[in-house]
Amino acid sequence: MTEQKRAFITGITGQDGGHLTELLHGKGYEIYGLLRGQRNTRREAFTDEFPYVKLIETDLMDQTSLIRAIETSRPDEIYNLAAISHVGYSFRNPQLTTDVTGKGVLGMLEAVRIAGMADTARFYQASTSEMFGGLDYNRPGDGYNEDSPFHPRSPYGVAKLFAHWTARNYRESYGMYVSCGILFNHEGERRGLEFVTRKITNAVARIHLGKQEYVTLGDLWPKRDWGYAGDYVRGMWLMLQQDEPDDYVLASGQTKSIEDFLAAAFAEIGIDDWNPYVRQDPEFMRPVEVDILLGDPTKAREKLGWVPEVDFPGLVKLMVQHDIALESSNA
Ligand code: NAP
Ligand code: G4F
Repeated sequence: MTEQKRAFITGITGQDGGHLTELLHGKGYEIYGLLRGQRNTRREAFTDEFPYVKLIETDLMDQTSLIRAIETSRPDEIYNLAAISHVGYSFRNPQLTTDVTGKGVLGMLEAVRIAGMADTARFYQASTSEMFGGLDYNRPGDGYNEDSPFHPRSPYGVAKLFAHWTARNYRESYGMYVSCGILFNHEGERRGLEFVTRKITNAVARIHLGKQEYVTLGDLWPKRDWGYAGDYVRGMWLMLQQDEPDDYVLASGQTKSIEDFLAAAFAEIGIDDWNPYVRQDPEFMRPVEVDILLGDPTKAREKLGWVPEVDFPGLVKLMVQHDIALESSNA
């Protein structure tokens, strides 16, 4: 009989944490997750959905309790998903973002070493396409790959780049099994309402049901390489099943503007001209934009056998239909 594997997930209450928990539970893992904050209602809401997860109360900013969390869970695999992940928020709170999204990763890696797990635990770091920055000069025609130069354009991107290089440094310095997934935007029914895709699909659902008249957004011209989060967490897991640690880009290989997303989402409710339903407000614009992101997932396809199953139309449909059902059941 093979022994049950143990995973420790930080950021388990976020979008990817939910998808990853489902995936690992389906594979028979014993799952530990980091829960922060002191409110019982958060614990109850999480436990309702994932009763089988063992929650450990701590915070990426609390070094001693992170060490204790690793000692308690003794994980075979650590998925470090916790971060302040909203780019707009990071401009308003740059120091906090640097501490959590950047230095927090250093704290996790040190906790693994101090807990004596550096030789056994495999570590996944959630790196991001935001590290590339989307400028003309470093943009290869067929998309960013693992060797493309970085030029982050936000406090979030800069913090993630620190985290990315710290993770690589621990791999090189201490021989730790640390893999970084450089993931392009991935969305779905678990996406927070503060991100543009979910903000749009939720508004489209509410407009369809007569609960809302319009949606207020920022810039509509930036382009993103959007995929489905369920596909991307499968890629994270695959990365930690390889003989050697490495870094991989996960992306769809297609790029679409926010206008494209709006058109596809409104088409789901039979509206061809979305303009009357969209307003713009500088509040949702950033001091500087990442104009265009396009990823090249060739390495992940060839080495991991990773192929996404949900395409752009499928993603938009899934999100709009989910939000129509959700908003229909909420009074
Ligand atoms: P998300 O939904 O925003 O979830 C972020 C998670 O981090 C939440 O569980 C949050 O906990 C936790 N967290 C925030 N501050 C923390 C702290 N001080 N201590 C402990 N936990 C803390 O993000 P996601 O979309 O699932 O993304 C997962 C990871 O992948 C993030 O690192 C993100 O930056 C990265 N990433 C995401 C994408 C994407 O398109 N989704 C692409 C590339 C990389 P609370 O619930 O308590 O706030
Ligand atoms: O949905 P977004 O906030 O995602 P963004 O900035 O691309 O970041 C996401 O993907 C990254 C991977 O590339 C992750 F690392 C990161 O954690 C996060 O998950 O914004 C997408 C685009 C931007 O150009 C933004 O300026 O949509 C534009 N936008 C226009 N109106 C808006 C809005 N973004 C948000 N959040 N809200 C708006 O009203």
